[in-house]
Amino acid sequence: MANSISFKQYIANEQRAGRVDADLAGLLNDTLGACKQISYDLSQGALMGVLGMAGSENVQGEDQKKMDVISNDVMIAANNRSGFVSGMASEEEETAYTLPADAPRGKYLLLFDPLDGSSNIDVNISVGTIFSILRAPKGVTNPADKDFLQKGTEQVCAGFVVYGQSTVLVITLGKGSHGFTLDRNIGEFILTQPNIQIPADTKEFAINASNSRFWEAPVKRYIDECLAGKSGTRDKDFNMRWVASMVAEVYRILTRGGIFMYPLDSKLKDKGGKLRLMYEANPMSLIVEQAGGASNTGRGRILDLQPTGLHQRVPVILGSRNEVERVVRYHAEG
Ligand code: P6P
Repeated sequence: MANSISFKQYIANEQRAGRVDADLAGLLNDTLGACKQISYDLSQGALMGVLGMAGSENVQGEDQKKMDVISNDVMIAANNRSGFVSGMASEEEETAYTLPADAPRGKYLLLFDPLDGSSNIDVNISVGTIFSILRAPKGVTNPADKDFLQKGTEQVCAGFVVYGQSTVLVITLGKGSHGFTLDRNIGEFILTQPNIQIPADTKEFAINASNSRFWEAPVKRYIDECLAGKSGTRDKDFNMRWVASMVAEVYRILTRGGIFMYPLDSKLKDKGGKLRLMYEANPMSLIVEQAGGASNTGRGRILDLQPTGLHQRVPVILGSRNEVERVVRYHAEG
């Protein structure tokens, strides 16, 4: 695109403006290098023999895909000797990842879901990498799980890369959310969607409707009204989407509005929810709020939650602000 800047140029401008330091710039460039590798591996699919199951389980007790393991290894290898981080946390690692003893330690903590939505890989539906960056505690050589348990409002940066027909990075450094498309000819992410704004209203909701018998009353009330459309209390008909890939849902919502819901239900009550707070809900919530949307558990703002565990799960209701606020209101009304 004529006159569009690359991510490298964007981050250099942020450095000159004093909004980003050299370590954060280096960390982001290394992480995006890993995402370019993951994008390439995915694009090769069966040709590279990266489809199918790894034959192992992750800390969540979920069967790992080969690409879950590959993506996790690529993200760790890109960051474990850079000197920009002092520790990492991954959906695929049971506890905080300790850097090699001889590796330099840096200012930041990197948390990530290396391949979100990986159940979609074998059927060629979009998946993605989600990442969150926190400040590392000073003087701590090997951060423990507890050092990662910072509120979402403490995030220095949040981003995801969605591997779809095109590979797109969406990132926020706390001043808006911006989209960059990977130009494979030059291997650079190019600014294509500056200052994303989510429409406050929508006609599109995303929820896994096969769980409807487990939903709490406020969620059932909201979805029933959407399904009733003009014939009910809402003044419009709604459309439904469910891709089973959070990065794809969130990217759609950033692009044209919508509400995404993975609420608490009677099946998930003991676990606290489906989606993980530290490396799914928190980064996505910051990106969505920075794009003018809202993100809530139904009973409170997600970014305000005090984390209690590295793999803690939470309910997630995010997207077009007026719809999220309606669902929150229904929870308050009981
Ligand atoms: P379900 C993918 O496994 C994920 O964590 C999110 O990306 C996605 O929104 C959700 O789970 C899908 O859950 O129950 O539809 O398989």
